[in-house]
Amino acid sequence: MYLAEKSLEIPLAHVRIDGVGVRETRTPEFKRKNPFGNVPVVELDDGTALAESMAIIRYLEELHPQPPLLGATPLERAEIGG
Ligand SMILES: N[C@@H](CCC(=O)N[C@@H](CS)C(=O)NCC(=O)O)C(=O)O
Repeated sequence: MYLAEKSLEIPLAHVRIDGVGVRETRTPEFKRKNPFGNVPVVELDDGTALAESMAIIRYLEELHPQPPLLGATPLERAEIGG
């Protein structure tokens, strides 16, 4: 939803989390990206893996500040929270 609101497009990879077959978030390979074993995870070109929705959103917001979705002023940011 955040990506759509910002009109950002990043390559997406589908990860099975339904427990049918291999639960991909629980594999050692996935846990090297996010030890908590859940999505979302954003992988940067240098291999850095970012987890936690709000951490990812704050990172993207700093790279793409317009339109501001986390508030443009201290008051707006406080009202929005997160
Ligand atoms: N605190 C995390 C929660 C992430 C989370 O709960 N992800 C769920 C999907 S919405 C998940 O990966 N579930 C699959 C699993 O736990 O294997 C965040 O905000 O990013």
